[in-house]
Order: sequence, then structure tokens, then C-alpha cells
Amino acid sequence: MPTPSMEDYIEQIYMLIEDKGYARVSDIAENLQVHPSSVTKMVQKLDRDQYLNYEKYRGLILTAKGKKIGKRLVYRHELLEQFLQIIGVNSENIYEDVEGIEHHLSWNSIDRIGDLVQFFEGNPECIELLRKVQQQNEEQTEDE
Ligand SMILES: [Mn+2]
Repeated sequence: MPTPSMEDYIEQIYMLIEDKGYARVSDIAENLQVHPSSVTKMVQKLDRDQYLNYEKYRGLILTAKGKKIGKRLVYRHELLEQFLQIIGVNSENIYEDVEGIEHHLSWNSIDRIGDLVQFFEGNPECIELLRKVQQQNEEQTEDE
């Protein structure tokens, strides 16, 4: 299993390749806000662990294993954003919160959160009911 840090890199590389068709060390470094030398080190490790193939002057490509995991990691991130949005988290907190929790949930929890998101999407009236509870709670906090 990849470590949280490896997951961040695989997720980022997968998204860059989806968007642009390639992932450059400089782009990975910028998106993850790390030094390019850290990227090179991690990319070499990911190459050794067979998540990707890296050739210094030709760039990098994900292996089948890397693609499969990358796809799941991007799905997990997007699912958690949807989940936080449904439960009413302020949009300015969503990205950072997902970055903070995504590596620390089991796939079992992810699957169950997936069920919940699916449930709310199929029953939007339940989101309305939830908003009412939230409104009541916020009014109560204001009164205290
Ligand atoms: Mn993420």
C-alpha cells in the first residue's frame, strides 16, 4: 500500500496526465508545493515500487497499477468533496478538509460514504431536511 505522501503524488500525477496528457516534475512540484528535488526522489521511489516508469529526459508514465490506484485516489478525493458539500460544510473549507482526511479513512468507510452521497443525491428532499436541522442549530448557537 502507498503511504499518504505517495498517494498525494500518484493522485497529482494521475490528474496532470488526465488534464494535459503528461506530468512534468515542475508541475507536480508546483501543485504539491514542494521542491522539485523532492519530486524527483519520490518519482524514483514510485518507479521502484512499479507505480510508474520514469526516464529523466523523457518524462514519466503511470503503469497499469499506478493508473488503477490514481483513478481510485481521484475518485476518493472527489467523493469526499461531494460528501462535505452535502453535509453543509462551507465551500472555503472543503478542499483543505479533504486533503486532511482523505488518507486516513479505510476503503470500507469510503464505500459507505459513497452510499450516503448516492442516497442524498437520490433523495434531495433529505438534503432540505438536513439544512433545516442545521439552520435550527445555528440559530441556537447564536442565542447562546
Ligand atoms: Mn487530494
